[in-house]
Amino acid sequence: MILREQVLDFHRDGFVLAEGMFSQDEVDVMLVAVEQSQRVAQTTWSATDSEGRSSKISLWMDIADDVLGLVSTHPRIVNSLRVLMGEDVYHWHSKVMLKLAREGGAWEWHQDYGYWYHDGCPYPRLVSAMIALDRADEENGCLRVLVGSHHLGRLDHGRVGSQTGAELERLAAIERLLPARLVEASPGDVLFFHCNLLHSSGPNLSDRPRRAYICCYNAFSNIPIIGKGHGAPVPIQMCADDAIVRATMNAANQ
Ligand SMILES: O=C(O)CCC(=O)C(=O)O
Repeated sequence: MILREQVLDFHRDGFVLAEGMFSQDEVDVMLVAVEQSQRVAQTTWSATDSEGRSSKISLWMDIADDVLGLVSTHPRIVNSLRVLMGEDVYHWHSKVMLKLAREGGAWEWHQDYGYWYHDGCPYPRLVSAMIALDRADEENGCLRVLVGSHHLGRLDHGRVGSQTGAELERLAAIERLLPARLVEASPGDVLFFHCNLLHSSGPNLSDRPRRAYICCYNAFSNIPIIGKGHGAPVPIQMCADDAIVRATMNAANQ
C-alpha cells in the first residue's frame, strides 16, 4: 500500500514509484496472461514516433475477465489510487505497452489529460498505475517524467509521428524549467502518475523487451460532461489480494 510520505511525494512531483507492489510470481502470471490473451492479440496496434519507429499498444475500456482484469481490480492498486486521489475512482481503461527488443519506438512527451480532456472530463482527476513487467531502464526505454509538471495545467497538444504530443516550443521552454527524471523500475514496481504529468519514453535500444501493463482510473467527481469517455462509472469490485497467484493454481488444477 501507499505510505503517507508517498502521498505527499505524489502531490509535489506528480508521480510516485511503489517498489515491489507485486511479487515476481505475480508478474510471471501477468506475463503469461499477456502472451496468451486473445484480447491483447486482437487489439494490438502500433504507434509511430517522430523517427518512424513503432511501439505496440493494446487498450480496452471494460474490465477483462482474466488475470489482467484481476490486476485492474486489485486492492493494492485500487486502494492506493483512492488514497492518492482522496476519493473513489472507477476504471477508465487498461493497456499493455510493448516495446520489442531493438525495435520498440519512443513515446513522445505528452500529458494524458491532453487526450482525456477531449473525452469530456471536466477536471484533471485521472491517475495511471504503470506496472513494470520487465526491468525498465534507460536502455530499453523506461518512462521519463518532468518532475512537478502536473502543476502546469493542461498544455496544447498536436500530432507528433502518429502520436499526440505536447506543443514543441512550449515543451522546450518547460524542459529548461523543470528537472527530467528517468523512472527505472523492476518487475512488480508500480508507478502512479497524475494525468497532467509530462512524460515520454525513449526507444528500446537493448536486447530485452520492455513490457508494462497500465491501468487508468477516473475520479467519480470527474465523470465526462461531454460524451461518455472511457470505462463505465461504476464502483470497482475488487478481487482478493491473492487472486493473481490463485488464478494459476486454479488453472493448473483444471
Ligand atoms: O509505455 C510507455 O513508455 C509510455 C506510456 C504512456 O505514455 C502512457 O501510458 O501515457
